[in-house]
Amino acid sequence: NILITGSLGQLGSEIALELRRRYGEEHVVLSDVRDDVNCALINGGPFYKVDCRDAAAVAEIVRTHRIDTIYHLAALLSATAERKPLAAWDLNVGSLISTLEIAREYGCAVFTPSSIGAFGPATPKVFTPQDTIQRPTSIYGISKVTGELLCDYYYHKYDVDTRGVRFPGIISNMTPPGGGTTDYAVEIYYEAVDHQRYTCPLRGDTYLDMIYMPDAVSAAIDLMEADPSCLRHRNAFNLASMSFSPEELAAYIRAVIPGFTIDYQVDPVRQAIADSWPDCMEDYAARVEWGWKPRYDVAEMTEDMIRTIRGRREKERR
Ligand code: VAH
Repeated sequence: NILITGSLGQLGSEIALELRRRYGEEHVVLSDVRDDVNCALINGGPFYKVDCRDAAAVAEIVRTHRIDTIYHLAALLSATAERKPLAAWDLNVGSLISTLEIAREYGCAVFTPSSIGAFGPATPKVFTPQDTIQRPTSIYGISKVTGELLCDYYYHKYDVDTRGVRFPGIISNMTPPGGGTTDYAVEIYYEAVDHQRYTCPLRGDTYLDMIYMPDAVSAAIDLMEADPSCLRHRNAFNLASMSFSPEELAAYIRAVIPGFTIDYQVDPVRQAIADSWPDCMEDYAARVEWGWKPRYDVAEMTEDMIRTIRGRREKERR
Protein backbone atom coordinates (compact mmCIF):
# COMPACT_ATOMS: atom_id res chain seq x y z
CA ASN A 1 0.00 0.00 0.00
CA ILE A 2 1.06 3.60 -0.68
CA LEU A 3 1.02 6.70 1.54
CA ILE A 4 1.20 10.19 0.02
CA THR A 5 2.03 13.18 2.23
CA GLY A 6 1.11 16.64 0.91
CA SER A 7 -1.50 14.74 -1.08
CA LEU A 8 -3.81 17.74 -1.66
CA GLY A 9 -1.08 19.94 -3.13
CA GLN A 10 -0.26 20.69 -6.77
CA LEU A 11 1.78 17.51 -7.35
CA GLY A 12 0.28 15.36 -4.58
CA SER A 13 -3.29 15.65 -5.82
CA GLU A 14 -2.42 14.43 -9.32
CA ILE A 15 -0.08 11.65 -8.22
CA ALA A 16 -2.86 10.56 -5.83
CA LEU A 17 -5.41 10.42 -8.68
CA GLU A 18 -3.10 8.41 -10.95
CA LEU A 19 -1.99 5.95 -8.24
CA ARG A 20 -5.62 5.38 -7.16
CA ARG A 21 -6.57 4.88 -10.81
CA ARG A 22 -3.85 2.26 -11.19
CA TYR A 23 -4.11 0.44 -7.85
CA GLY A 24 -7.55 1.20 -6.42
CA GLU A 25 -8.53 3.83 -3.86
CA GLU A 26 -8.18 1.56 -0.83
CA HIS A 27 -4.48 0.92 -1.61
CA VAL A 28 -3.50 4.61 -1.76
CA VAL A 29 -3.72 6.45 1.57
CA LEU A 30 -3.66 10.26 1.42
CA SER A 31 -2.56 12.67 4.13
CA ASP A 32 -2.29 16.42 4.31
CA VAL A 33 -2.13 19.09 7.00
CA ARG A 34 -5.34 20.63 5.56
CA ASP A 35 -8.66 19.15 4.49
CA ASP A 36 -10.41 22.17 2.96
CA VAL A 37 -9.54 21.50 -0.71
CA ASN A 38 -9.91 18.65 -3.21
CA CYS A 39 -12.75 17.03 -1.27
CA ALA A 40 -13.33 14.55 -4.10
CA LEU A 41 -9.89 13.12 -3.32
CA ILE A 42 -10.58 13.12 0.42
CA ASN A 43 -13.89 11.32 -0.06
CA GLY A 44 -12.44 8.97 -2.70
CA GLY A 45 -10.49 6.75 -0.30
CA PRO A 46 -8.49 6.69 2.98
CA PHE A 47 -7.46 10.23 4.00
CA TYR A 48 -5.85 11.55 7.19
CA LYS A 49 -5.63 15.19 8.20
CA VAL A 50 -2.20 15.06 9.84
CA ASP A 51 0.99 17.13 10.02
CA CYS A 52 3.63 14.90 8.38
CA ARG A 53 6.10 16.03 11.07
CA ASP A 54 3.99 14.15 13.66
CA ALA A 55 6.06 10.95 13.53
CA ALA A 56 3.77 9.00 15.88
CA ALA A 57 0.69 9.80 13.77
CA VAL A 58 2.42 8.93 10.49
CA ALA A 59 3.85 5.70 11.96
CA GLU A 60 0.33 4.74 13.07
CA ILE A 61 -0.93 5.21 9.49
CA VAL A 62 1.99 3.13 8.15
CA ARG A 63 1.21 0.32 10.57
CA THR A 64 -2.57 0.42 10.15
CA HIS A 65 -2.43 0.36 6.33
CA ARG A 66 0.72 -1.78 5.95
CA ILE A 67 2.36 0.97 3.88
CA ASP A 68 5.34 -0.18 1.79
CA THR A 69 5.87 2.99 -0.28
CA ILE A 70 5.75 6.65 0.79
CA TYR A 71 5.55 9.54 -1.70
CA HIS A 72 6.70 12.39 0.53
CA LEU A 73 5.46 15.50 -1.25
CA ALA A 74 4.80 17.95 1.60
CA ALA A 75 7.00 21.06 1.23
CA LEU A 76 7.05 24.86 1.06
CA LEU A 77 8.08 26.01 -2.43
CA SER A 78 10.82 28.50 -3.24
CA ALA A 79 9.15 31.92 -3.11
CA THR A 80 7.07 31.11 -0.02
CA ALA A 81 10.15 29.57 1.63
CA GLU A 82 12.16 32.75 1.05
CA ARG A 83 9.57 34.67 3.07
CA LYS A 84 9.74 32.21 5.99
CA PRO A 85 13.06 30.36 5.82
CA LEU A 86 12.87 28.69 9.26
CA ALA A 87 9.37 27.34 8.63
CA ALA A 88 10.54 26.07 5.23
CA TRP A 89 13.57 24.36 6.76
CA ASP A 90 11.44 22.80 9.49
CA LEU A 91 8.82 21.44 7.09
CA ASN A 92 11.04 20.52 4.14
CA VAL A 93 13.86 18.87 6.12
CA GLY A 94 12.16 18.11 9.45
CA SER A 95 9.33 16.16 7.86
CA LEU A 96 11.73 14.37 5.52
CA ILE A 97 14.05 13.00 8.20
CA SER A 98 11.02 11.96 10.23
CA THR A 99 9.64 10.14 7.17
CA LEU A 100 13.02 8.47 6.51
CA GLU A 101 13.17 7.23 10.11
CA ILE A 102 9.70 5.71 9.73
CA ALA A 103 10.72 4.18 6.39
CA ARG A 104 13.81 2.69 8.07
CA GLU A 105 11.75 1.22 10.90
CA TYR A 106 8.94 -0.20 8.72
CA GLY A 107 10.85 -1.05 5.54
CA CYS A 108 9.12 1.48 3.25
CA ALA A 109 10.47 2.81 -0.05
CA VAL A 110 10.46 6.60 -0.23
CA PHE A 111 9.99 9.01 -3.17
CA THR A 112 11.04 12.59 -2.40
CA PRO A 113 11.08 15.31 -5.07
CA SER A 114 14.14 17.44 -5.48
CA SER A 115 14.17 20.35 -7.89
CA ILE A 116 16.13 22.50 -10.31
CA GLY A 117 16.23 24.63 -7.17
CA ALA A 118 18.90 22.26 -5.80
CA PHE A 119 21.41 24.01 -8.10
CA GLY A 120 22.93 27.47 -7.64
CA PRO A 121 24.79 30.25 -9.52
CA ALA A 122 28.05 28.22 -9.61
CA THR A 123 26.32 25.35 -11.43
CA PRO A 124 26.67 25.15 -15.24
CA LYS A 125 23.39 26.68 -16.51
CA VAL A 126 23.14 24.97 -19.90
CA PHE A 127 22.88 21.17 -20.04
CA THR A 128 23.37 21.08 -16.29
CA PRO A 129 25.07 17.72 -15.59
CA GLN A 130 23.60 15.00 -13.37
CA ASP A 131 26.66 15.16 -11.07
CA THR A 132 27.85 18.75 -10.61
CA ILE A 133 28.26 21.64 -8.17
CA GLN A 134 25.25 22.20 -5.93
CA ARG A 135 25.47 25.45 -3.93
CA PRO A 136 21.93 26.82 -4.07
CA THR A 137 21.35 30.33 -2.70
CA SER A 138 17.66 29.93 -1.75
CA ILE A 139 16.54 28.27 1.49
CA TYR A 140 14.30 26.06 -0.66
CA GLY A 141 17.30 24.92 -2.69
CA ILE A 142 19.35 24.35 0.46
CA SER A 143 16.52 22.19 1.84
CA LYS A 144 16.40 20.27 -1.45
CA VAL A 145 20.14 19.53 -1.55
CA THR A 146 19.92 18.49 2.10
CA GLY A 147 17.00 16.26 1.17
CA GLU A 148 19.00 14.62 -1.62
CA LEU A 149 21.92 13.98 0.75
CA LEU A 150 19.66 12.64 3.53
CA CYS A 151 17.91 10.26 1.12
CA ASP A 152 21.24 8.95 -0.23
CA TYR A 153 22.50 8.62 3.37
CA TYR A 154 19.50 6.46 4.38
CA TYR A 155 20.00 4.36 1.26
CA HIS A 156 23.71 3.72 1.82
CA LYS A 157 23.62 3.42 5.62
CA TYR A 158 20.27 1.70 6.24
CA ASP A 159 19.40 0.29 2.81
CA VAL A 160 16.18 2.34 2.69
CA ASP A 161 14.95 2.31 -0.93
CA THR A 162 14.98 6.08 -1.50
CA ARG A 163 14.54 7.58 -4.97
CA GLY A 164 13.95 11.11 -6.28
CA VAL A 165 13.95 13.40 -9.29
CA ARG A 166 14.98 17.03 -9.70
CA PHE A 167 11.68 18.41 -10.99
CA PRO A 168 11.56 21.38 -13.32
CA GLY A 169 8.76 23.87 -12.77
CA ILE A 170 5.57 21.82 -12.91
CA ILE A 171 2.70 23.18 -15.01
CA SER A 172 -0.82 21.91 -14.29
CA ASN A 173 -4.45 22.93 -14.14
CA MET A 174 -6.00 20.86 -11.37
CA THR A 175 -4.53 22.26 -8.13
CA PRO A 176 -2.68 25.61 -7.97
CA PRO A 177 1.05 25.48 -7.07
CA GLY A 178 2.01 26.65 -3.59
CA GLY A 179 4.14 29.74 -4.11
CA GLY A 180 6.92 28.71 -6.45
CA THR A 181 9.17 30.81 -8.69
CA THR A 182 7.89 28.93 -11.73
CA ASP A 183 4.22 29.58 -10.92
CA TYR A 184 4.11 32.29 -13.63
CA ALA A 185 3.95 29.47 -16.19
CA VAL A 186 0.68 28.27 -14.63
CA GLU A 187 -0.90 31.68 -13.96
CA ILE A 188 -0.23 32.87 -17.53
CA TYR A 189 -2.64 30.30 -18.99
CA TYR A 190 -5.53 31.33 -16.73
CA GLU A 191 -4.89 35.04 -17.42
CA ALA A 192 -4.67 34.35 -21.17
CA VAL A 193 -8.05 32.58 -21.19
CA ASP A 194 -9.75 35.03 -18.81
CA HIS A 195 -8.19 38.38 -19.84
CA GLN A 196 -6.05 37.75 -22.97
CA ARG A 197 -3.14 39.43 -21.18
CA TYR A 198 -0.65 38.69 -18.39
CA THR A 199 1.74 40.72 -16.26
CA CYS A 200 4.73 38.46 -15.68
CA PRO A 201 6.82 38.63 -12.47
CA LEU A 202 9.96 37.37 -14.25
CA ARG A 203 11.99 39.07 -17.01
CA GLY A 204 10.94 37.97 -20.48
CA ASP A 205 14.31 36.33 -21.23
CA THR A 206 14.41 34.12 -18.08
CA TYR A 207 14.93 30.52 -19.17
CA LEU A 208 13.79 27.74 -16.81
CA ASP A 209 13.23 24.01 -17.11
CA MET A 210 9.54 23.18 -17.12
CA ILE A 211 7.49 19.98 -17.23
CA TYR A 212 3.81 19.26 -17.86
CA MET A 213 2.03 17.51 -14.96
CA PRO A 214 1.18 14.26 -16.81
CA ASP A 215 4.91 13.78 -17.52
CA ALA A 216 5.83 14.70 -13.92
CA VAL A 217 3.37 12.15 -12.52
CA SER A 218 4.51 9.33 -14.81
CA ALA A 219 8.17 10.12 -14.06
CA ALA A 220 7.66 9.75 -10.30
CA ILE A 221 5.71 6.49 -10.62
CA ASP A 222 7.98 5.02 -13.32
CA LEU A 223 11.04 5.73 -11.16
CA MET A 224 9.45 4.08 -8.11
CA GLU A 225 8.58 1.01 -10.18
CA ALA A 226 11.92 0.79 -11.98
CA ASP A 227 14.18 -2.23 -11.46
CA PRO A 228 16.48 -1.09 -8.62
CA SER A 229 19.42 -3.03 -10.10
CA CYS A 230 19.43 -0.55 -13.03
CA LEU A 231 19.73 2.52 -10.80
CA ARG A 232 23.23 3.95 -10.50
CA HIS A 233 21.83 7.19 -9.12
CA ARG A 234 19.14 7.60 -6.47
CA ASN A 235 18.67 11.14 -5.19
CA ALA A 236 18.07 12.78 -7.39
CA PHE A 237 17.74 12.34 -11.15
CA ASN A 238 17.79 15.40 -13.42
CA LEU A 239 14.49 15.42 -15.28
CA ALA A 240 14.42 17.61 -18.39
CA SER A 241 11.39 18.11 -20.60
CA MET A 242 11.13 21.70 -21.92
CA SER A 243 13.07 24.91 -21.37
CA PHE A 244 11.54 28.24 -22.31
CA SER A 245 11.34 31.91 -21.36
CA PRO A 246 8.17 33.92 -20.64
CA GLU A 247 8.58 35.59 -24.05
CA GLU A 248 8.66 32.22 -25.81
CA LEU A 249 5.74 30.86 -23.80
CA ALA A 250 3.73 33.98 -24.71
CA ALA A 251 4.36 33.27 -28.40
CA TYR A 252 3.02 29.71 -28.03
CA ILE A 253 -0.08 31.05 -26.26
CA ARG A 254 -0.56 33.73 -28.97
CA ALA A 255 -0.68 30.93 -31.55
CA VAL A 256 -3.87 29.73 -29.80
CA ILE A 257 -5.16 33.09 -28.48
CA PRO A 258 -4.12 35.62 -31.19
CA GLY A 259 -4.74 38.82 -29.21
CA PHE A 260 -2.76 37.70 -26.16
CA THR A 261 -0.25 40.24 -24.80
CA ILE A 262 2.33 40.03 -22.03
CA ASP A 263 3.98 42.77 -20.00
CA TYR A 264 6.45 42.59 -17.10
CA GLN A 265 6.55 43.68 -13.48
CA VAL A 266 9.65 41.93 -12.17
CA ASP A 267 9.47 40.56 -8.61
CA PRO A 268 13.08 40.88 -7.40
CA VAL A 269 12.79 37.91 -5.00
CA ARG A 270 11.54 35.48 -7.61
CA GLN A 271 13.85 36.92 -10.30
CA ALA A 272 16.89 36.40 -8.05
CA ILE A 273 15.83 32.80 -7.38
CA ALA A 274 15.19 32.13 -11.08
CA ASP A 275 18.55 33.68 -12.05
CA SER A 276 20.31 31.28 -9.66
CA TRP A 277 18.76 28.22 -11.32
CA PRO A 278 19.82 26.40 -14.52
CA ASP A 279 18.40 27.27 -17.94
CA CYS A 280 18.17 23.65 -19.05
CA MET A 281 19.40 20.37 -17.54
CA GLU A 282 20.65 17.24 -19.28
CA ASP A 283 18.86 14.11 -18.12
CA TYR A 284 20.74 11.20 -19.71
CA ALA A 285 20.99 9.32 -16.38
CA ALA A 286 17.18 9.20 -16.04
CA ARG A 287 16.79 8.19 -19.71
CA VAL A 288 19.45 5.46 -19.51
CA GLU A 289 18.79 4.06 -16.01
CA TRP A 290 14.97 3.94 -15.95
CA GLY A 291 13.72 4.94 -19.40
CA TRP A 292 12.56 8.52 -18.74
CA LYS A 293 11.04 10.14 -21.83
CA PRO A 294 8.71 13.18 -21.79
CA ARG A 295 5.58 13.02 -23.95
CA TYR A 296 4.52 16.69 -24.03
CA ASP A 297 6.21 19.63 -25.77
CA VAL A 298 5.29 23.31 -25.25
CA ALA A 299 2.78 23.42 -28.13
CA GLU A 300 0.94 20.28 -26.95
CA MET A 301 0.94 21.47 -23.31
CA THR A 302 -0.35 24.91 -24.35
CA GLU A 303 -3.16 23.41 -26.41
CA ASP A 304 -4.13 21.07 -23.55
CA MET A 305 -3.97 23.76 -20.84
CA ILE A 306 -6.06 26.28 -22.79
CA ARG A 307 -8.63 23.69 -23.85
CA THR A 308 -9.00 22.46 -20.24
CA ILE A 309 -9.29 25.95 -18.71
CA ARG A 310 -11.79 27.09 -21.38
CA GLY A 311 -13.88 23.97 -20.71
CA ARG A 312 -13.93 24.72 -16.99
CA ARG A 313 -14.90 28.37 -17.56
CA GLU A 314 -17.79 27.27 -19.82
CA LYS A 315 -19.02 24.86 -17.13
CA GLU A 316 -18.81 27.65 -14.53
CA ARG A 317 -20.93 29.91 -16.76
CA ARG A 318 -23.73 27.29 -17.10
C1 VAH B 1 9.22 26.38 -7.32
N1 VAH B 1 7.70 25.01 -8.66
O1 VAH B 1 9.13 27.20 -8.18
C2 VAH B 1 8.72 24.95 -7.64
C3 VAH B 1 9.86 24.14 -8.17
C4 VAH B 1 11.49 23.98 -10.00
C5 VAH B 1 10.62 24.87 -9.25
O2 VAH B 1 10.70 23.71 -7.18
O3 VAH B 1 9.69 26.59 -6.25
